[in-house]
Order: sequence, then C-alpha cells, then structure tokens
Amino acid sequence: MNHKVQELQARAKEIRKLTIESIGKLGIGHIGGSLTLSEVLAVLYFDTLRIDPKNPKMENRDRFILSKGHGGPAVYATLALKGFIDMDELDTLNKLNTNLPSHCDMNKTTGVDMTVGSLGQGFSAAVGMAVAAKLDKKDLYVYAIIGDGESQEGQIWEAAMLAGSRKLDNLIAFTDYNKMQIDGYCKDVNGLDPLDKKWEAFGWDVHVVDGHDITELLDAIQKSQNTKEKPSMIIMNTIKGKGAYFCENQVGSHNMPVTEEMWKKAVEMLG
Ligand SMILES: Cc1ncc(C[n+]2csc(CCOP(=O)(O)OP(=O)(O)O)c2C)c(N)n1
Ligand SMILES: [Mg+2]
Repeated sequence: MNHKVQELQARAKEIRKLTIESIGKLGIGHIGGSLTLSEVLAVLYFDTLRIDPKNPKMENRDRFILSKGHGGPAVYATLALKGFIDMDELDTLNKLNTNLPSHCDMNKTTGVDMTVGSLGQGFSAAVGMAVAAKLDKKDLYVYAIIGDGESQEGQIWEAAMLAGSRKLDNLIAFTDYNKMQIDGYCKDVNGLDPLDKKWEAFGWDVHVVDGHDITELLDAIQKSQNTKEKPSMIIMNTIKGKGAYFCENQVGSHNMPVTEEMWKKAVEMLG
C-alpha cells in the first residue's frame, strides 16, 4: 500500500475518533450518518480539495457541500484537523451559542460553504454553484455528498436533471449509500435500486465504490475529474455507524444517546 493511502487512512481514523468524542461529550447526536463519512472527508480535505485554511474564502477554491447536513460533526472534526477551526471548539458541538451546530451553517463555521439541514437543498445549491462557476469561467470543482434517504426527496432529482442537461463536468457528487435512513431501511421506505442506472439516465457519469476504501475513492475522484461534458456521481457503499462498536450497521444509530463510557471505549478500540 502506498504512503499516500496510509496517510489518508490515518486521517480517516483521526476524523472518526474526533467525531465519536465530540458527539459523546455532547451526549447525543447523528453518529451513524457521521461515521460513514470519515474516509471520504479524509480524501477530500487531505488530498483533493483546493482550499486554504489560512484563506478560507479564497476566490477560486473548490466548494464542498455536505447536503446530508446532519453529518456536521464529521465535517467539524475534519475542519479542526485541517486547521480551519480550533480543536477546542469541537467540545462546543451543538451547545448554546456554539459555532458548530449539529447541521452545518455557513454563517457560523469557518470553512463551511453552505447552510444545510433541510434534505435536498444543499445538493441544489451545489448544482447552482457549478452552474455559476461555468458562467463565470472559473476553474473549480464543486463536491457534494447526499444521503440515500435524502435521495428519496424529489428535489434531488430536479437538481440531478439540471446538472445532467447542463453537462456540469465541474460537479462531483457522492451518495452515502448506507441503505438506511431515519425510519429504517431505505428499501422498506422507498427503494432506490438500481441507483446507478437512475443517475446514468439523468446524464451522469457513475462510479460505484466501497466508501471506506481510500484507494477506490481516490481512483473514482480522479476518473470523475477526467470526465468531460457530464457531472459525476460516486455511489459509496458504506456502513452506517462504521467504527463505533455500539452502533455499527444499526438503524438505531441515526440519532442516538452516547454515554461517556461508550465513546471512550469506542475511541480506545480504534487504537
Ligand atoms: C426535508 C427534510 N425532511 C426530513 C428531514 C429529517 N431527517 C433528517 S436526517 C433524515 C434521514 C436521512 O437519511 P439519509 O439521507 O440516508 O442519511 P444517513 O443515513 O446518511 O444518516 C431525515 C428524514 C430533514 N432534515 N429534511
Ligand atoms: Mg442513509
């Protein structure tokens, strides 16, 4: 395994541990859908994104939008490791007067480019940003992550259709395909399969990867960057609650209480 992959795996582990710790210190949170994101955030923030923590508003920066906004804790852990915010701030997660609300807010957190929480809207904003970048002839990519439950929102498909018809090859999106949403399994609520064929039909280039495999993520991102005249969707097969012994692959991990004993043991087990 090459050095870069090992380094990103180590970053993912740090992100995962900080996510568990910050939710654990708060005592409750969207831990399941935050822990699916450790690897993709490690790859984006420590390899892919052209961003600068010393100049968070750099004009031609790549944009990143977590459309499934309830994964905010994972983004904050990443922003702290990258140097956008102080590590100490993680202890204020979702507390009174915090700059780190459970869902990301561009007016509160340095490094956050879109306010999210209402499922479907962040993705529409991402498509709008990609359209704007094309019109302004800006050399930047817009990256966005949507959930599979979120993909049951009609708004996702309106935005998907526009991105396909405008041939937005500056837009690279990810689906966090953990097969679960708030009320149970996606298939029992409103089945998504065949998800890859749906995105293809909307004019997207599609890759399917193991969302916890750094090499596969890097490879899919590179292929997506090389795709012309089409937006790209990277469908990440993930495991909800990945890496926390008390909630891995459990529907109940969506938003759950986490005690001090639980978070400390989980962090210790990660090594
Ligand atoms: C428009 C809208 N409807 C409902 C909600 C409440 N809600 C928050 S998370 C969630 C489930 C999302 O499932 P998924 O996208 O699969 O997230 P993940 O499994 O990654 O946690 C719901 C219904 C919301 N935030 N916005
Ligand atoms: Mg889900």
